[in-house]
Amino acid sequence: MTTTETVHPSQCWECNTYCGSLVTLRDGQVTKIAPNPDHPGSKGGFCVKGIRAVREWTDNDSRLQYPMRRVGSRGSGKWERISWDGALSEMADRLAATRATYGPLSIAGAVSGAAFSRGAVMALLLRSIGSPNWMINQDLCGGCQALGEKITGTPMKNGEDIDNAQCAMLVGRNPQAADPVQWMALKALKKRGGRIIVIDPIQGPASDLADIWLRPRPGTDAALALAIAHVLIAEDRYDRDFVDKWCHGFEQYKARVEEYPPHVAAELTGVAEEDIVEAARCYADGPSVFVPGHGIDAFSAGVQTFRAFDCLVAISGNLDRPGGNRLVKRPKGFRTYLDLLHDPQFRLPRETEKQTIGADRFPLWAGPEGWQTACHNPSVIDAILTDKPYPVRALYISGVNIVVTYPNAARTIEALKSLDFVAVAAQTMTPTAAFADIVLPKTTTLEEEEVQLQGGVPCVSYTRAVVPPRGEARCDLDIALSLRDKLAERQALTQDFLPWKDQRAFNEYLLGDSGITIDALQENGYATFPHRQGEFESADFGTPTGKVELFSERLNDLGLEPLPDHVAPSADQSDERSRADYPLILITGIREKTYHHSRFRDQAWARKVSPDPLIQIHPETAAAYGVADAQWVSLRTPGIATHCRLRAQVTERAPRGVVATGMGWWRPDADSPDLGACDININGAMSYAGPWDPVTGSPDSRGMRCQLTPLAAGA
Ligand SMILES: Nc1nc2c(c(=O)[nH]1)N[C@H]1C(S)=C(S)[C@@H](COP(=O)(O)OP(=O)(O)OC[C@H]3O[C@@H](n4cnc5c(=O)[nH]c(N)nc54)[C@H](O)[C@@H]3O)O[C@H]1N2
Ligand SMILES: Nc1nc2c(c(=O)[nH]1)N[C@H]1C(S)=C(S)[C@@H](COP(=O)(O)OP(=O)(O)OC[C@H]3O[C@@H](n4cnc5c(=O)[nH]c(N)nc54)[C@H](O)[C@@H]3O)O[C@H]1N2
Ligand code: SF4
Ligand SMILES: [Mo]
Repeated sequence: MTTTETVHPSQCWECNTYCGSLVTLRDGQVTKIAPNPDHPGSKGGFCVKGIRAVREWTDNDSRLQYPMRRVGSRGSGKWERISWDGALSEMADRLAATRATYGPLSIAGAVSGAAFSRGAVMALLLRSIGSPNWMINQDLCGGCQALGEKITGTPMKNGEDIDNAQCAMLVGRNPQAADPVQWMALKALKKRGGRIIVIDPIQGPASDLADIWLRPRPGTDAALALAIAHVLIAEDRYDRDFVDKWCHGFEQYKARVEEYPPHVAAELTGVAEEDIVEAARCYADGPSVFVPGHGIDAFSAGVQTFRAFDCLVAISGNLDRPGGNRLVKRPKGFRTYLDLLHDPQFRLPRETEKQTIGADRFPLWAGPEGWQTACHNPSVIDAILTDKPYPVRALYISGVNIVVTYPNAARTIEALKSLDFVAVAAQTMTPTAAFADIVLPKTTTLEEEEVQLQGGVPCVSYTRAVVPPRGEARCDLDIALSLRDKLAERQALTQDFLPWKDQRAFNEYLLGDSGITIDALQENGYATFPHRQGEFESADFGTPTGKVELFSERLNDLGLEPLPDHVAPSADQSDERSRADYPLILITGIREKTYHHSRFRDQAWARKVSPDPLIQIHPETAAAYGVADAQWVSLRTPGIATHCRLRAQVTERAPRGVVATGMGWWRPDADSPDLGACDININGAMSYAGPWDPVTGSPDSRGMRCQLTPLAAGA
């Protein structure tokens, strides 16, 4: 028997590192996934999830392979197999009925932030039905960075030029687990004599590598950024030329920065004054790259915090300069998912979009002027449960595990249970799919084709569908197109906003007139395109003044704070009683190499490496609350009745009084209807009810108060 072996350049998009990969196929089976050393973004970087987890995720016994309909009550775990035609017909019947009774706005959709083009597909499906209500979990991920940068005029996400930097300043970033490519680049920088500043309350691999480690109280980073700017301006070490030509509002900004001399920031953050000055001088000796992470995103002062750092990058002259932070680039004629969302030909009437849930309160995020156009997610959960501002009665969820990854798991489940109809597309039976009426089997990233702009590298990358979908799995676009047809038959469409015949046509539409073809992408797995750095004459800062806005006109128009500022974290805003009841400060979301959020929880190797959800606690704090190493504890936060269980890891790497945990925990083999999502998941103990960032509507994922109670063995 002859065997044929072929190697295909592709791209892993299991996380937003988006590494170039080489996939080996033997007789149609994936036998190996390895890094592609030629990829201009990842340069040979890769991780165990790309090598191993994706294959297992595709081939696992627990993979959903055909559509299913619930036969017991919602969440009872009883299902029957149905055909695609049966599933889509039933879904269309139910959505058409909801639309007829309550109107199109009563139907909502939800997607993951992990796959942006999928977000556009969901949004355009909903818009076709006549509803502007779709949810993307960017309020919990990256939204504060992206919108802060957009408002400031510094769109530089993922454009960190560590390779050419002399100094890297990591703020709330844990690249050793979250981004192996960054981690490689940082180690190389260190090796060639560059310096690393790490700003992080928790000791970790990055702070172990650092020359200067600042350890602020969680949620106080903006004060550090302002104090560093203070030193740069006071010592005349900022880029006057860039400021004069390209920055708007320097005088007001300077006045704000004068309110934050290092000793004031020291008071607010708990970092020693001389360490702040040393970090500022190190950052001033550029070129310096700002490397931000989730540790300063997704919290109620996220946009202000990012703006404080964005302004620092700008005034220090590190914007779009080698060794600094690149402005994101794109090939002319290429369309991103945001272009699709904002293209007038794909929009509902303005009056309809103004009714997007959350658009009244967060207009820069949701609705007709919104950056995402998507809903404010916690307000959708509220609408489901209260009918305010109007009823939301049906939900189609694809590729997002909202029961696990949205705060307040019990309330999310209550909302799902109260709906008239829920459909979930997923690859495995997640705690979210468990509460659906209809479950649709979804393709994995080995089975679907994706075209992805990596504007920070910059390049366009290509993910090849290397194997056919397993069982009857389908990709999001195919599901949306079939559903659209069924809805059209039932006169339940407002307009057809899905003009593509299949995923290939959709991807070709994204490539547009860029001159990059699918053929070229298949050849290498990526395509580079001409671009220039530092040409600000032709740069589009995208702000009302056309400059980098240290003083934001957009925020000012909305009556929001136009200058970057320190906002006291939630923990400091609570009253004395709450301080007594909830004496500790909580950090959530620290990544682990094994898992991607809630994914891969059914993989034996990963569970062996990381069997339980851990919470780091300082030995003195542990002793004060009677907590022993490896003991299970109950964690509570204010404003929510439910708790979660975690396993104590007593370590000096956590500061006194601060406890830190991960996210995404559930157990596929748990025998409760929620599969452990209300038990070992940090979001079982967190409220989604605010405080919210005034721009993005993000809730606090850190910096709030909590209490820990040791549990007896077996509890
Ligand atoms: N293996 C793996 N990789 C992933 C993911 C995954 O789930 N698994 N997820 C991907 C996604 S979507 C994301 S968003 C990224 C997230 O990855 P990162 O951006 O690296 O974020 P985290 O791992 O949450 O932790 C960041 C660091 O912030 C610190 N931190 C917490 N609070 C504060 C604070 O108030 N101030 C400061 N200065 N620091 C703070 C924490 O101690 C931690 O060291 O990872 C991506 N990569
Ligand atoms: N308390 C707390 N909550 C958090 C966080 C935190 O730090 N603390 N972090 C937040 C962050 S940064 C994020 S990104 C979210 C993650 O939240 P989610 O997006 O919900 O997390 P995942 O587990 O990655 O994805 C859920 C499901 O979507 C499907 N899926 C996800 N990505 C893809 C994809 O690319 N293709 C396909 N076909 N299917 C996909 C899979 O079926 C998977 O089971 O959680 C957020 N929630
Ligand atoms: S870091 Fe790992 S999971 Fe993320 S894209 Fe690269 S190989 Fe895939
Ligand atoms: Mo994220």
